[in-house]
Amino acid sequence: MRVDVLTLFPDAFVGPLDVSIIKRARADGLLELAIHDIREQATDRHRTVDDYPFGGGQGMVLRVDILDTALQHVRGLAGEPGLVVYLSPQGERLTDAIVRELAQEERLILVCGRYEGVDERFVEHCVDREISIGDYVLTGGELPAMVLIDAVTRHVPGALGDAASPEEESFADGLLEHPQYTRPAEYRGWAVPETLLSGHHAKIEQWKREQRLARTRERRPDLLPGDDNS
Ligand code: 9WO
Repeated sequence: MRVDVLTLFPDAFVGPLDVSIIKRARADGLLELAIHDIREQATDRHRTVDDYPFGGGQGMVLRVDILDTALQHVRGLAGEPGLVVYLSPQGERLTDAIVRELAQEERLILVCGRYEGVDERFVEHCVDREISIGDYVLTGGELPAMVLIDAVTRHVPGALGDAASPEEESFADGLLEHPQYTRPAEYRGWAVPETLLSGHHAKIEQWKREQRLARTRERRPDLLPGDDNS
């Protein structure tokens, strides 16, 4: 998969995507990531990318002409047109299902806003999907873009290696994970649940299932079938 990012802060993407699974996916050619500075498309002496909002109001808005030019430039760098995603609190909430959908794409183009937002004409005419990672406002779309890249990359075939499969993890069947334990079996009197040490495979599987159901019922009843609060 190829991911292009349009941002005013390309430096923000240097650390977080250079470790662990994402680093390996990039090294193995499973993820091709290209970060682009929107400001490169500015034409004036001061390299302006924003302007005051029509109708008044706080702050500045990213210009539609600058964003459209930046998008066309980036589009031209590869054959696939790519699905254009704008990260904003006004978008549809990111879910495991959406992550899996996006992972099917050959190419994603992620647009990160700053200031008080982007000109709505860009969203209307150039963006395929507006996505939110949660109900809070940040200083820009860069961290949400990195969250999206991280979540999607795990679903690119081969990215997790041979051992792990995203099909078997939590959310694949809509339940939370069961609790996990490792050695030592007892620490400061804190014991690991006895069933897990029993060696009784069927009982262990039943215990895990019960734990997942109980946790989901307690913590996230909205995930259970029959809850219409979706
Ligand atoms: C800033 C602001 C300041 C004063 C009055 C109103 C204001 N609105 C905003 C604002 O929404 N800024 C956004 C910052 C513009 C788009 C990029 N930014 C952003 C993206 N913040 N939070 C996100 C985001 C994206 C995806 N999921 C969660 C949050």
